[in-house]
Amino acid sequence: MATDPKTYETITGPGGELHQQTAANGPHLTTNQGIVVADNQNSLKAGARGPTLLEDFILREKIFHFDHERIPERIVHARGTAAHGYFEPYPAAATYSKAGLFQTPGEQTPVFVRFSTVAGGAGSADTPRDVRGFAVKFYTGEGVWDLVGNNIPVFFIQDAIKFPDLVHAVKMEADKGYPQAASAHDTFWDWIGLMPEATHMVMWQMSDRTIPRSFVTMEGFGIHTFRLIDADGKNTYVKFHWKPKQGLQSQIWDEAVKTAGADPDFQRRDLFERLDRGDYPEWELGIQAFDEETANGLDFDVLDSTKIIPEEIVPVTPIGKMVLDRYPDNFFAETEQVAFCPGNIVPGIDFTNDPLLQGRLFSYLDTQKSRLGTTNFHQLPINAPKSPVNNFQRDGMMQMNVPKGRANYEPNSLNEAGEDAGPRECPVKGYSTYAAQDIGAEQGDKLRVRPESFADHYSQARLFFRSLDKAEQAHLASALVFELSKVGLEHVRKRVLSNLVNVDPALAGRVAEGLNMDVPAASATAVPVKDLDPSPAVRIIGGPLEKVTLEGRSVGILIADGSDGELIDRLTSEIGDAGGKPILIAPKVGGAKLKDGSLLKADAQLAGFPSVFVDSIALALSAEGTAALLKEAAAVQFVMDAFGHLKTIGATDAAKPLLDKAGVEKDAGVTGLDDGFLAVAGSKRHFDREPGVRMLA
Ligand code: HDE
Repeated sequence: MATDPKTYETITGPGGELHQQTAANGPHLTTNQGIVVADNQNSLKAGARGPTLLEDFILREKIFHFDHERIPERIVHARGTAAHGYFEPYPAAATYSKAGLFQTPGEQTPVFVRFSTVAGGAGSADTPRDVRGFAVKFYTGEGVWDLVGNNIPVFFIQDAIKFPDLVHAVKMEADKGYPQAASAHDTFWDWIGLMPEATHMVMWQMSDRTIPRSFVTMEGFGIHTFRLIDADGKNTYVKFHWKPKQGLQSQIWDEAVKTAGADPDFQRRDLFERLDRGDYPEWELGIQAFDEETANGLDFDVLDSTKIIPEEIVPVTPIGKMVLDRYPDNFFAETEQVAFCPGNIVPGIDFTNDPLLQGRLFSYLDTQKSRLGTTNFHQLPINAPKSPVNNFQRDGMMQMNVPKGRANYEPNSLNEAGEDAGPRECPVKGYSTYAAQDIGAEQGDKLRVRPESFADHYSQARLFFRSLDKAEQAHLASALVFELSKVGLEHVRKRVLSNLVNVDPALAGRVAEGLNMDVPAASATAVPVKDLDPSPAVRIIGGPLEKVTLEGRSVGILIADGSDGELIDRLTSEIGDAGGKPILIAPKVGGAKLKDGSLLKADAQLAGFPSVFVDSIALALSAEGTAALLKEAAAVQFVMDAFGHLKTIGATDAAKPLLDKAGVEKDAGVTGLDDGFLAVAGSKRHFDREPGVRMLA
């Protein structure tokens, strides 16, 4: 054990043994009352084999605290992981907003970002088909700003009042307690079929966006229309976008399913490993900025969160970048206790009347009290602003502050008696709400209604589907077939199909065919469905954020006895030079005996490291190694899956029998291990291989 003399102290135990103790908070183990513990292994007993004594305050305190270690998990987005980093504005940012964090190009504002799945519990797997949360806490000089978004730019519902029903429907069924982390069941699709406004989001949800390869290969979206207010009080409407420098990348559905079994922590591990090796993920913050006139000219209402503004109509202007460079020190204290609230906003940013956003402004503050147990949750280190907090709010459970004096009300004149009078409001620096006299201005009768401008539920769903690449369309149709095949209620399947006819009759036909059902008549629509111009920006395959690179991507190099050390060395260094991550996989983790007789240690054992963990594979095998691996199902599956998941496969000539046994057919993504391999390995997946390996709808 490496010891730092400053933080460790060596003491002699009662039996003469040596103990090394950490000195982060002093060298000795203590109770919560600071009493040094002499023995942390044995409880206090009346006689060596006698009863344990109630008197043992050390035992009681330890077990008492342990019994209460868990807090309620989040109602949604329970499973997540997080990282620290910073945000830096570009010069453009200040032209739109007076917010302090946007004023000085290059000046860093610390951030904490939590990525999550939505439906599954805290202990569920990382890779279900699910929307991902993308929540960013900015610790600005003017207070905390939370941009609590998702990896999809639209939402299921237009009004917050429907949220509890949506969540009940998607979570595990109330009587059965399953399925966990899956929308493929009766109650979700029952609700969706009855909720046409959800159709657009369902298209995104069934697309490859909900099976991201990594948290760092996702886009993020603020979804709602917000406002930026400049120094002159001018309002600009904005939609926030996070564009990943790593590009967009998704898994194949079969791969995601297998990943969940092989490593339920796949995405959180991926994030930690990237940060560990200094491969810091980066996103550009962009805005779609528009004025009221543009808003009024669109085919839909910008206050409706089930709609995008196509980037082809209002382009995204980059206003800054965010880098994640440090993982949390403690999962519970930081990732679990972080409390995001869309209501946390700073001067220069403001809300709109989007009825979904308005409901969220209440929900998050409220839920933190139930989750963290006290209104003082903002005092936890991960939630505390890095700017001063100064007010007359007092007391409450777990109060950490010790305010001095008796000024706990305002106004007061205690200063006139020479006492500390406490803080006062500041109209100049203070947050002032934008006096909205524009879209959605506060006016009119009290009504429980939805505006007419929210009525078109299908045109953008059609736009999305028709904008996708062919392979993505096939994935989407197949995802619908998969999910609806898990729905036992036939009338529910039928209703969803009749909604799909409105999206695209051909899509409905493909899904019906996949279910072996007839295509029903289209469901009634409130307004006629329009053919809007396609938006190529929504694509992953062939879209603006698809990246052909080895940077940040991994290559699994399979080695076995007899492998050529020189070849392995060359591959490893070339992959590293290209910014990729080589991973040596062998039947035994202790290593393989190479051609020259030396032993090369592996990074992973083949049986525990299926090819779903990497982006491409290299079979650096000798004839001897290949012969042995032909009898190892994990090796055959390794290759078969890489092929089925459309990955590049590089192989020595000697590995050919393994390729044959795995059913690999030669195509542009199957190469030798010469110089060409890296170029192909860094390319995108080989989607043209797909029709030959699986039947898609
Ligand atoms: Fe959330 N949402 N949400 N949501 N949401 C929560 O807050 C809620 C919505 C999102 O990593 C909860 O702290 C309502 C849209 C993320 O800690 C809860 C409505 C978007 C996270 C809640 C929505 C989101 C949450 C559960 C409809 C994308 C995880 C625990 C009006 C823009 C944050 C918690 C984290 C979490 C309520 C809709 C994103 C219950 C009522 C739209 C990323 O407060």
